[in-house]
Amino acid sequence: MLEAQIHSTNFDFERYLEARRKLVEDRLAEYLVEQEPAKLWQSMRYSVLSGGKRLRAMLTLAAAEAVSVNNATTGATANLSENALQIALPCACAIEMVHAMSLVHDDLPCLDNDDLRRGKPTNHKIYGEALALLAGDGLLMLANEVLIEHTSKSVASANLLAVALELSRATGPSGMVGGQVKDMEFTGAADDKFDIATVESIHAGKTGALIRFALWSGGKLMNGTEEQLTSLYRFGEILGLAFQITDDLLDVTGDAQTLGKTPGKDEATKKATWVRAIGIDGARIKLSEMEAEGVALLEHSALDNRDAPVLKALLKYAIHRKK
Ligand code: GRG
Repeated sequence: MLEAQIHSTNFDFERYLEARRKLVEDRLAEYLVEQEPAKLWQSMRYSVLSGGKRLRAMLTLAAAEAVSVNNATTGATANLSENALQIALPCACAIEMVHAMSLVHDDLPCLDNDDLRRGKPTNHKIYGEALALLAGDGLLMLANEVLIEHTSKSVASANLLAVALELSRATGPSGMVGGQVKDMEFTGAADDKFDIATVESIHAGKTGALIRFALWSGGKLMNGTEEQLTSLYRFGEILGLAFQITDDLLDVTGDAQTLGKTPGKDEATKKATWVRAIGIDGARIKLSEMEAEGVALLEHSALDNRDAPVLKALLKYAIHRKK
């Protein structure tokens, strides 16, 4: 039913988003069934099953489908898509777990000290700092467990190993953790103490690494060609950058009710952001350049799903979102 709709020419993106969110959330709930120690699992569930756009998971699923559909010589498209979804879903969920843990740790008093996330009190406000820290640690390792346990039968070992390696890289010192540390180094710096290259490098690690991985991993799990994987990686760089520019703009222009988190914090803490580096208008210009580059890449590399422009729609969603 859903597949038939995605593959029709009247592609309804809103319904697509809703259905994909449900798919991901149902599976996440299965991976996070409450068990002992109950408080730990409650704290982990609180932050993973608390809403969120599920953008990263959707990127993995869309990349897997695009590669599967484009590389098939025979087979009904809907069946190919369904198969790709089943193969990529554990990885998509693992990415959402890593993302959720990064939000839990980022909100802690020792980092951003935030009270509000996804429109609800932050994890440590409910469970206390010690449990929030451990829930983050638990989610990080559960992500790896889920990826390996639930993908090992459907994907060749070499591809799964490559995906597991890249997940560690995207999350660790050369990815998200490294970007976060650079972000801390420049927080509080005067405007003339950082430039666009600094901001790009912070965001490429802090936000970009997991988004790049989300796209690349979808292709790798479906045994994509080197050319497809390189294009997915580059598309991930563009989308990751565009996502963060939007985030910086929303921090200035958004409201707490819509955002579900506290706006104005970047300015208050003097973070190295796109808005501080090139101003609101400059950031908007840069954003439309990234959008054009992303669309051109998809069209040039014939990477999108040949039946529905899902990756293109997800890029636009990441850029034009209000939260
Ligand atoms: C210990 C592995 C490890 C990591 C911790 C704290 C930290 C290192 C990194 C911080 C990474 C971080 C929070 C980056 C910000 C990324 C960002 C803009 C998040 C918001 O993403 P959305 O808008 O959130 O997709 P939803 O709620 O929709 O899922």
